[in-house]
Amino acid sequence: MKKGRKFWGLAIIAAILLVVPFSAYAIPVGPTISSWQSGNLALYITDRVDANSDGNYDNEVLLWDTDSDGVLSYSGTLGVFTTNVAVALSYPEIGSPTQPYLHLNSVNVSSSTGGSLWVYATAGGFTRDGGTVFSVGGLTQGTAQFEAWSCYVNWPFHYCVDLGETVKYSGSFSGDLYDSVSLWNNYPFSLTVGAEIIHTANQSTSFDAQITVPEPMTMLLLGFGLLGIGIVRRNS
Ligand SMILES: [Ca+2]
Ligand SMILES: [Ca+2]
Repeated sequence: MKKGRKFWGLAIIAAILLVVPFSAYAIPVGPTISSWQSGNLALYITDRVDANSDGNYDNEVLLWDTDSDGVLSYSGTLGVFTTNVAVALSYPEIGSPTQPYLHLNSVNVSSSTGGSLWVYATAGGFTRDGGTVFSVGGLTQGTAQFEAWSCYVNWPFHYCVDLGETVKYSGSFSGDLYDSVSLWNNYPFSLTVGAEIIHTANQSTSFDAQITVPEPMTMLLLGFGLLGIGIVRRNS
């Protein structure tokens, strides 16, 4: 009997060790919504706590850009995350359907309990495809996993094509992730960016995340510039 208990104890520990590293950084999935309820921009924040097990998250915020000005903001408490201030930006405030741009800025502070929080922004109606640039910067006392994706059926928060992911640990961070994505000329398309923030105590995370699709000419000029430098160097 005692041997059996020991075996199961070790088996459970082994199972936890095997499962935890993967489940902690599994690709987060946003809400499943197949149409724009209002505007072309939305913001979603939740701690995914369902204390009464009714299948609905107890602390969940889903905002739509009802005035279609390309600006959304939220400030409030969500469970153990006592301070949450988030701003999502897209066109017409910044960018346009042919100048795709999505920006998510967020500050999140947890109480001593800690926990995890999803913060997502999505924007749609973009009509110019190309190489995307996904950038993140900020500070965290916990862990923050960032994800960006696009979708050629133009659904909000919908994953079709991965534009990159990165995990940031305690400290400051910055960087760009580049991805040359072809959406097969299926217009319009949507962009989604988000983070899963994991805190283990009274901690704070603040970040900026951005997805852009620079003009092909910008890339081309950069290419010619480098070519020019090469020619000059060769001739001198
Ligand atoms: Ca619930
Ligand atoms: Ca607005």
